[in-house]
Amino acid sequence: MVFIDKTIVPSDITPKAVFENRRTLIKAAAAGSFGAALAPWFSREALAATPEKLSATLNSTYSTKDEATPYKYVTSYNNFYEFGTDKSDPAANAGSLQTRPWTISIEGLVKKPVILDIDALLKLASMEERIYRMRCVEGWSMIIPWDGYSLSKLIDKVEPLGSAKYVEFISLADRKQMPGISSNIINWPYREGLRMDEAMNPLTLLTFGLYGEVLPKQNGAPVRIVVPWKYGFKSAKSIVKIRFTEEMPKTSWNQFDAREYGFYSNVNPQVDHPRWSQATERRIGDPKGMFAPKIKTQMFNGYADQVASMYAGMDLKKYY
Ligand SMILES: Nc1nc2c(c(=O)[nH]1)N[C@H]1C(S)=C(S)[C@@H](COP(=O)(O)O)O[C@H]1N2
Ligand SMILES: [Mo]
Repeated sequence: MVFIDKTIVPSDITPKAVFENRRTLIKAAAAGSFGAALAPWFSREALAATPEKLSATLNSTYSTKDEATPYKYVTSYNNFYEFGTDKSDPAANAGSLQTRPWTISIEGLVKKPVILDIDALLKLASMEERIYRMRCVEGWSMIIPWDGYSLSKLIDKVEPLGSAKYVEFISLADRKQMPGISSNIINWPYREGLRMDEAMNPLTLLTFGLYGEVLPKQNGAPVRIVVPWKYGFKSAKSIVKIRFTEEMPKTSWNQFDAREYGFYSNVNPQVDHPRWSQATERRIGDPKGMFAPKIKTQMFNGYADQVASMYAGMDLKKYY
């Protein structure tokens, strides 16, 4: 990932306000309570364009108290190379992604392989909201309220065989819907993977929404993985396949450059990327923009209590 970050990110609205505002608006719209007072701009068309609401219960145990990054940054500053390599490309280009019909194939070393329709997958377990710290390998971070359920709930249903040691996630790669596929930056389809215990960790979220609404296309609709203690690229978007394997899966970024992008890619301020330090990060949407004080990156992105035991005895400089 060769990144030149030219963005200065101002903030003119507090995250909480956006959060509350959207919720109230959507609730009111759903209940039809605008009545005669419905503003002229809030037409039927505008209502139709309102993203579909997801009802999710906040899981406070797994949620950070840090203030959430405003919705507009979460949905306009993205990495989704299938739609281009600039941060603004996914929001501009992902409109062509068709999220229905959508199926996801669960295959490989499981007793019950299955092809699931996205709407069945959505209902498989109860939806939770988890406000997670997200850290990109490029040095920026966001706080995102994701909606989904633990991937372990799905894994339990398909009953992995004893020989299954890893889980591979494969994203959609359709040249017709994804303009970025025609440039060979990485080996398509985008592929990522986790060790079985990582995939089963309750923090690993099978994600369908953010801010209480279905995922915007640029954020990986209709379903993606979110692994908050690892660099952002481990969290594969718009997935169509989950495969259980005995061998460590080959991942797209590791194949691109194994020296720069390891399989584990746990957030670790002590292990520098070959071309830059990982000790600090810049919070997207900070009102001070470029002048915001750098935040110290935490071991495992602050999730050490929940995940460090999985790596006990491992040399994390070697297994980066
Ligand atoms: N399929 C796919 N998944 C992907 C990527 C991608 O390019 N393609 N980029 C990754 C990277 S580098 C990051 S930082 C996160 C960004 O997720 P967000 O845009 O929802 O914040 O998605 C990850 N998942
Ligand atoms: Mo990233």
